[in-house]
Amino acid sequence: MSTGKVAEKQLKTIIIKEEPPIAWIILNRPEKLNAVNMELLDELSKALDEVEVKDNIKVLVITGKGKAFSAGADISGFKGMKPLDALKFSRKFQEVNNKIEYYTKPVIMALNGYTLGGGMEIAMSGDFRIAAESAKLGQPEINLGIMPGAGGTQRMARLIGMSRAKKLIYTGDMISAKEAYEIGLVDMVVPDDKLEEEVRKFAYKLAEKPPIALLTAKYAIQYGLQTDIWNGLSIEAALFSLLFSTEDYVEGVNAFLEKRKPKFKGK
Ligand code: CO8
Repeated sequence: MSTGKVAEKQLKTIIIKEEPPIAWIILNRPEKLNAVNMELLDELSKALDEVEVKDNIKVLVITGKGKAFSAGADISGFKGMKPLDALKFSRKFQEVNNKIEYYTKPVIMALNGYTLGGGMEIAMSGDFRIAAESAKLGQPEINLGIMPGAGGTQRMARLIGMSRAKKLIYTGDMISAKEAYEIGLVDMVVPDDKLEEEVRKFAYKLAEKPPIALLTAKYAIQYGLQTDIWNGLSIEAALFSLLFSTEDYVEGVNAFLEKRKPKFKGK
């Protein structure tokens, strides 16, 4: 399905690789286990904006270079940090994660290694998490005398339930990819040397689906979960009916009736 055209752009802390119909954002501070500093947050935020407007990119994958997805916020920046600076950092980090959560394309997190603290918080903002067998996950902030501050207390409890989230956040323990799978923190565990292949396979599968219907399904689920079922059902009905104004719905129904594979255009 790939067009074969790959464009790679290296910034200071990330790499953007466009390989239509998918794009990769690779966190790239491997010598610091891709620890997240302000520069990385800025570059990640801009890269997200840049990829978002590209119609030929249907799915975004975020991963890390080296032995970590990300070992969290850059702890070296915490020394001497004042509460107001921490608030600003937390809000900025939350904004980037919110941007990922409400991204208009599906976002797959390819967890290639340590996925800790702020790294775990980035990972939980995506639609899916596919972990390499050797990945280690957790929220170790408690061991630094702090707590998750980039959405972790909220997203983890919603994703895996309150007591499981409390257990990970209170103990700071790292868990294996297999344990993470068992509690629903990751969606798939694959052998380390198959991570890229499996992620690409899943991304291509999503890339063939009608993009607007994927987006409305995502928003119905996410906005719906934040409200009561009656409002959630109204959101669903409104978004469902909107799809009947798309060319892709005409194509999907015609293809079924003509017994052929649909070709969706995102229109
Ligand atoms: N920040 C800065 N540097 C880091 C980080 C980090 N989070 N993690 C690793 N590094 C650095 C190490 O200091 C080391 O650098 P150097 O070679 O210059 O000494 C290099 O990366 C390699 O790391 P290690 O030598 O420690 O590698 P190991 O394989 O021995 O250990 C671990 C790997 C277990 C992952 C270990 O590095 C570790 O425990 N890292 C810290 C994990 C952690 O505590 N993460 C949570 C950070 S706090 C956070 O994420 C808060 C998020 C909310 C922020 C929003 C509001 C402020």
